Amino acid sequence: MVVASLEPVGVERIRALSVPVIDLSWRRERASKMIVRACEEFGFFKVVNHGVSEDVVSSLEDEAMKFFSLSAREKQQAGPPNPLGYGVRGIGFTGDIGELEYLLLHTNPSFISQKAHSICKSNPSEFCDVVEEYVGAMKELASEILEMVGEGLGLGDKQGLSKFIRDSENDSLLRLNHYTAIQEDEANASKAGSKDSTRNARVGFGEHSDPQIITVLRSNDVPGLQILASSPEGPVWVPVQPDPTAFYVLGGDLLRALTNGRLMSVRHRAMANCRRSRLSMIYFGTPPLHARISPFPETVTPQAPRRYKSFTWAEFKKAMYSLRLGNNRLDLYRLR
Ligand code: GA4
Repeated sequence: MVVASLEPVGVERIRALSVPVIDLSWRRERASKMIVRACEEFGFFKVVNHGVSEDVVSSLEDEAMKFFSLSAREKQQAGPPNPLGYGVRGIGFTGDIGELEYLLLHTNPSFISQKAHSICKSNPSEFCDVVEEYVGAMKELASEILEMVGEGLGLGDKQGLSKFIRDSENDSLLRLNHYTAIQEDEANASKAGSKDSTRNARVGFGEHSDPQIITVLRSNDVPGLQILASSPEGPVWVPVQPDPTAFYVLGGDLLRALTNGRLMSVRHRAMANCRRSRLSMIYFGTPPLHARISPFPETVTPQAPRRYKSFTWAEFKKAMYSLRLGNNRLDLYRLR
């Protein structure tokens, strides 16, 4: 469902819908249970005490900012996005537009080293090292979380989910999104144009769910991310407070299909209305192209009959690139 015209929610409602926080230093059983609960209710949670070193994060942030500060001509040499590479405003192949520029990279080291020459001419090998370290940390964190999901769901094969993204042929991606600051005149025009500031809101990346299994997002301290949550009055946009020391985890469409619809793929968007620029660094944990996506048998019961046909990630990926960003791709595979 696309509910693009919804207003962001008021303070009262945000308090009621506060984002679940998972502390990875909790007893494992407790953390696993809370992760599953957060994935069932929202498909979204914040992770603290994650053990990822600050240096790994700040080194990638520095490399990203170095790249985005280059001239447009220099940046274009890492593009156009096909879909990987450097892109400005255009998202995907079916006409979606957002107020951002980005680097979309495969996490495969050979892809990174090939691309590094156009991204960081001054020191491509340094760029490769920094990306590899960050991706390694994200893969570890995402795998750990998926193992906890497996435990929390009581799967016979606790590594059933994490195996997909640990596979050496995984199709995982890293996305660096740069939302430029809103200019003084734009801010004033938007204020003068309407009392309703949301009508003139700049959408950085429009409403969608992530297609993969799991997304791990980190941003600088500039707000913008919003998640769509259900409330008794219907769906509402909940702004997520930025926290550069934490990671935000989003369930993807494949997680939903693998758990027979029990875990959510959260719909979210990024607004770009700030006077400071926002940088987000996003890891998408993805299975190999040939991986078959069928629900874990434990998630199919007489009370919860099977909801989706089986498909491979390659088939799903092809379908998703033929659709618009906001479409519900899983509908193509729905059984009931
Ligand atoms: C959304 C999540 C990731 O950013 C992404 C996006 C991808 C792209 O930018 O190339 C897609 C989008 C995302 C889903 C639908 C298709 C594909 C743009 C688009 C319109 C990298 C991904 O895997 O799917």
